[in-house]
Amino acid sequence: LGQRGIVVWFTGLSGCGKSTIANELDKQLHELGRATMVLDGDNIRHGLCAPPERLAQEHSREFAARFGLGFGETDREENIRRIGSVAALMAASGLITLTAFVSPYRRDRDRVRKIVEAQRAGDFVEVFVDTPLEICELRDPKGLYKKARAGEIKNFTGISDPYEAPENPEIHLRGGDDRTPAEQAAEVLAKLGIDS
Ligand code: GGZ
Repeated sequence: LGQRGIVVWFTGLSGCGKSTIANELDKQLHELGRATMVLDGDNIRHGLCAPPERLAQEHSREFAARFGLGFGETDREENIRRIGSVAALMAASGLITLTAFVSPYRRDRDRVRKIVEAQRAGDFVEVFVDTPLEICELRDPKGLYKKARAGEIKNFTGISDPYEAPENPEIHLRGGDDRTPAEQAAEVLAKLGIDS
């Protein structure tokens, strides 16, 4: 009872491992009996932040163009704003909220931090999953880097769009070494200072 929520904000390139580590951390927190929620592109970009094409199936073209989100700078800004607001609400209800979005712009991430802190929703913990681009590109789990190199995807982070690395993240995970996602998640868990 009375446990404080936390927003654990993973940021990093596509394929850096942030979703995998967030889901591992989610499991470890469950084992400690903590209530959690994972937000990532796989749930959010199908609903709350769906692209225009998807919205056009249920709404007018005008509506879809106005509220659907892609990967341009302003669309990413709105994506992160919506996710940040939801994460702050979840944390305020005591959930440990784990978010895994590229969130390439420092200003957007800092705004979320301010919202979470201003609402006294809980702590905001930024986790930089710092996996070198070459490794993300080698992994290329969805074949997106290949498409981006071929010019089939525009504004692809790391290839044709910027990634602004955090300057002072609470946690800096160097990805691409031989640690498993479970070990990386355990490092985050230890730093959250959660008593079991
Ligand atoms: C970056 C893209 C792009 C572009 C599609 N740039 O590896 P993934 O597939 O699952 O993670 C990426 C995800 C990025 O969505 P986010 O909501 O995290 O982005 S942001 O925080 O910047 O708003 C990738 C896929 O969607 N994807 N196009 N152009 N990643």
